[in-house]
Amino acid sequence: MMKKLLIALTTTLVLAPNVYANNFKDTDHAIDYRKSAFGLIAYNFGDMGAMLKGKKDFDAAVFASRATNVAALSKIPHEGFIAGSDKGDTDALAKIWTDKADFDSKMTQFQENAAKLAVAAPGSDLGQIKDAFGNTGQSCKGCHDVYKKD
Ligand code: ASC
Repeated sequence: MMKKLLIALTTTLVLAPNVYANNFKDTDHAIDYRKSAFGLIAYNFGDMGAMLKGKKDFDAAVFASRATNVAALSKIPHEGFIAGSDKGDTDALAKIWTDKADFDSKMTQFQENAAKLAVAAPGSDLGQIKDAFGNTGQSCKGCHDVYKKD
């Protein structure tokens, strides 16, 4: 009896698809979740770019606040890349799931670069801020080039 229960439990744990490790109702929910985060990241990062490129006045406090936002938001999308969510209203390529380890490391790199940008942003070294911004943008682009439909 106990043994049967253990086998049933172990089998359930081992065979449970990825989708049960999170709270998503289905793949559409996961896609919506990650796209929401990317939209917020693009808004905050885009405004920082506009300031650095002189398209609007540089406001140090706003810039630093946006950098903090991007660093926090950078941790959100990864959870939404659940198995099967290449199908649906998404630009995510199926390659994400066949090269998952590389995708995961690119996502981690993005998070690290965003964290460094948030550290540099409140400082007065504009060169360092620009470098950190550039590295973060490269993380966005580097991943999009490989894993996002154009
Ligand atoms: C943005 C945005 C992206 C990245 C990328 C950086 O502001 O929406 O996808 O920066 O263009 O190269």
